[in-house]
Amino acid sequence: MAGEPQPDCLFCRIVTGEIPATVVRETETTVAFRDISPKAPTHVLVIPRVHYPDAASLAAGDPAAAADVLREAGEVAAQEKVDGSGYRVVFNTGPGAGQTVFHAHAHVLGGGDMPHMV
Ligand code: IU
Repeated sequence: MAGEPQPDCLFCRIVTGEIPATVVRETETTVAFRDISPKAPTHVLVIPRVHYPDAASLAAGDPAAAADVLREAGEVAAQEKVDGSGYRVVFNTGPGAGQTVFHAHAHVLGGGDMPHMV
């Protein structure tokens, strides 16, 4: 069922603690942890505890959790001290856009050169 934990989902297993991650912040509804393969000096993933395959389905199915993810992205940026210099929040959606883990997640990227992409 939408929102339910998926036993074969890597990020659901990070939520339960079955798979270790370097957690930087937690709330009742979200977990934020360092990306295992950082693409910027600061690269943190913010995920909802509930399982939805991507950001759009999360926003449609659980708008409050989607808002929590966005708010936490800002909190992570402040905690990591990249909010002053600027940071980027990215939701890859679909394999063609590079999504490889199908549990909604925000990439919070900052701390280095941020070439203008769009
Ligand atoms: P994507 O938007 O689905 O491509 O992002 C998935 C991210 O999850 C990617 O940046 C990976 O480096 C990251 N990741 C991780 O942090 N820990 C893991 O065990 C695995 C992937 I597998």
